[in-house]
Amino acid sequence: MNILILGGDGYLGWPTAMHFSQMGHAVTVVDNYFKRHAGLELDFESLIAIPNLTRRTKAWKEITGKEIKHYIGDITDYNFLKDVFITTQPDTVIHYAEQPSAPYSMISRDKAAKTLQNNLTGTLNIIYAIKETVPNCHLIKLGTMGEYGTPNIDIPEGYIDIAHNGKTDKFLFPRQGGSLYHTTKVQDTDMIWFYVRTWKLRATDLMQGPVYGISTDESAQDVRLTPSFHYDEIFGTVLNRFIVQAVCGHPITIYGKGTQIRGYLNIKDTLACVYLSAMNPPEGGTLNIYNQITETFSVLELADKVSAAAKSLGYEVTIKHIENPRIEKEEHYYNPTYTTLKGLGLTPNLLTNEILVEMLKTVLLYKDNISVDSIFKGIKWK
Ligand code: USQ
Repeated sequence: MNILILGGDGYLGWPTAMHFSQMGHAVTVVDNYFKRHAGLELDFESLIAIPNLTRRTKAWKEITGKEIKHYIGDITDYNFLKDVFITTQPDTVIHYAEQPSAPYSMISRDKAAKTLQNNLTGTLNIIYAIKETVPNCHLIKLGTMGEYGTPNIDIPEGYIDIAHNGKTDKFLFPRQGGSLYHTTKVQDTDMIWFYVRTWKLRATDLMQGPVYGISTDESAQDVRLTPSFHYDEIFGTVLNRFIVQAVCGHPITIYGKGTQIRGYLNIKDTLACVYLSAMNPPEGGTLNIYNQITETFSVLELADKVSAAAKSLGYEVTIKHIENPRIEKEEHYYNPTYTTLKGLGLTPNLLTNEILVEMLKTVLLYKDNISVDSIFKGIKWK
């Protein structure tokens, strides 16, 4: 297949590109280096220095003999994006090219506007590029479990049947994002659903939980292939942050009570889920929505697991509850369904002590790179 990966420099985009390339597909990636620029502005860096795409793709070619093409540019520039579609003629486009941070979207009006502009215009442009150049192309969009919020009812995979005044119909499950970032993902879903109905687009929207992990089968071959790994307050996901905190002796930063529950997955499972989605495209006019998580934990459970794993390596970890900078329910019901991807063949890499120890050992190798100042700055929701 011709695979086009938008956001191919990111934490998930680059490992996804290597994975599809390894599996024998023709891969092209696009990125505007948004996160690299944001890091310069806001003072954070990936724990392990990551070569730019020219160098990463060169290293990939040297190590595997396989080619990943890349373009540096902004998908909100429609002419640029359309040219990429015309040149690459993708069978599948995988859309990671979004501003992915909830805290970033809450820093200021400008950052909120940047998030809206990037995420919504980007998605609209992709939909138009598909319609105008490759109408049969399968759009795989990374959504988020945070679109559903934490409702007091079970969370199905995307849709809900509603009976009202004696009649029934099927709708998108009600969404209520917990940040402006999450809200743009809700809007993306709505927009894709509209064009699926109107233009018979074929699309898969993956409702993903926070991802953890620092290496994949492909990246393990050479340090130059390593994924970007962020542990700062803005771009680090919670478990990756806790691992780095344990290594550098920073107290583990539990927001509020820590009883917030989310669905999590290993970065290796992200690749497997996206791959399975690409191999199982829907018919035109269908929007498949899958919940992309493998297990659920409270923040406290994650802190305890990291603490136990660090202890087994001789590290004492302190756990600190800090006033929650976010507006989110801390005690809530949480019962999402996540069976479809397993039905398609996903064999989850569940969170074991062994995996945590492996992550801790990798981070220990780069301990000197940790910038303690970027761990917590206190970006508040209000
Ligand atoms: N949390 C802490 N301490 C920390 C950081 C986070 O207690 O130091 C808590 C948060 O309050 C939240 C939970 O951990 O309750 C998860 O936080 P997170 O920062 O890992 O996740 P989130 O901001 O929701 O965003 C991340 C990714 C985003 C993705 C989302 C999936 O950045 O791109 O969409 O996970 S989900 O959370 O299911 O919406």
